[in-house]
Amino acid sequence: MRSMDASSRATTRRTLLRSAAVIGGALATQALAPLGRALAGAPAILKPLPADQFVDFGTNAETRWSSVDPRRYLTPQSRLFVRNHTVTPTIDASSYALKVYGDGLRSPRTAASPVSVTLRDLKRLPRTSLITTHECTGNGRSFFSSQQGTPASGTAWTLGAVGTVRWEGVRLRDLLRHLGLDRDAVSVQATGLDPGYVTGGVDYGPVRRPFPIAKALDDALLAWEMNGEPLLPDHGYPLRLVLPGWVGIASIKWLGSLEVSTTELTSPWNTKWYRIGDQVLTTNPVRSAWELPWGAQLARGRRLDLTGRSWSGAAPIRRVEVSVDGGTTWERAHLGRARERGWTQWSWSWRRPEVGSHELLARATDKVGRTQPLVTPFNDNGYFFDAVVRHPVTVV
Ligand SMILES: Nc1nc2c(c(=O)[nH]1)N[C@H]1C(S)=C(S)[C@@H](COP(=O)(O)O)O[C@H]1N2
Ligand SMILES: [Mo]
Repeated sequence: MRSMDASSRATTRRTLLRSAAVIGGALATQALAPLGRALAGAPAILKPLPADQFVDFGTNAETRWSSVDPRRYLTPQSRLFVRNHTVTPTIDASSYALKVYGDGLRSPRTAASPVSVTLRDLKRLPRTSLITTHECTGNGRSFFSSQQGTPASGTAWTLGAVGTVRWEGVRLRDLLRHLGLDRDAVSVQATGLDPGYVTGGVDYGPVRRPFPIAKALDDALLAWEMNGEPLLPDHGYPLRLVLPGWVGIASIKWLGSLEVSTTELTSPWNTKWYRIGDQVLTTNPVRSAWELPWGAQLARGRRLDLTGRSWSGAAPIRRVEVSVDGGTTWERAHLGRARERGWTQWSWSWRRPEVGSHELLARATDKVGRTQPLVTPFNDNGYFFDAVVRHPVTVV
């Protein structure tokens, strides 16, 4: 667990950063709410966010790809991005219990008289551990603006709202079978214990999202550990849901309740947000990133060895290609070990790079045949930017 010291240092630092941003006039509209909270003294994110490792957006923070260690497959919990609709709540694990209710249970329960499942109850079920690539729906959003000239609303992530971690917990299907499931159950709604989400003067209530019973009975996990450590408060302590391969919003943190229903459930997080037109967003697209600073200065040589990672919510990565001529010609990158649900590390040797500015392009294809396009069709909320990112570098 973190110390009080680190917490107050982090708060002071972020408060200062935000004040500096106001003075500099560089504050985007979406940063105003976190600014207010920071000045009121309650940071939205509790873990330290060193400036060389994170871009701090207030309630959200992304990992800098330049700080990713190419020798490490998993993202350390301390370095994983954070996406909060409001603020990280502090939850007492000793009095915590997950509430399960709904007419989809074999013995139906109402929200007022749910089954209470403690962490000890959960830990009596068979445990499982699973590596997944965990990613926000809006990862890459800023490239709608910087690369395609069509700004989208929401946090201006570059490519750092992603990480790959090992979760430990129990399968949701084991809990549901243990409690007894009605054969007509179709939908499960997960609700967080964080404060209600207020935007544009409307209180939408606690963050929650429904998902089909098929996903619940397939690979959904109730997790209390990440990479062998208890979840940090920012990542859902003491218990979160994990829906492997799906958009980050599906993995509800600080899981307060699960409603199991024989009718389709809805929430603003699948009717209003996290959809494109008629499509409710579920499986993450294919994306790639270079483990380099934006605008990196690279020392010229006969050969430059570069690294990066690619990932897909649907399947492992089959192929990664690199272009340094704007996409006219492509060369294969060398792929590291393929993992079922995690990202793939790759390396590529740039032979005799010319001095001057260049754009590095990496394009991945997954094992179900999805390839990154050169342009992603625009959508207002800037979801699913999966186009090949043009990463500027200078060879000096
Ligand atoms: N209760 C709750 N769960 C939540 C959120 C939230 O704000 N509240 N944010 C969601 C979103 S949009 C994402 S991308 C992931 C981020 O998980 P992380 O902060 O652990 O990286 O959590 C999801 N689960
Ligand atoms: Mo997200």
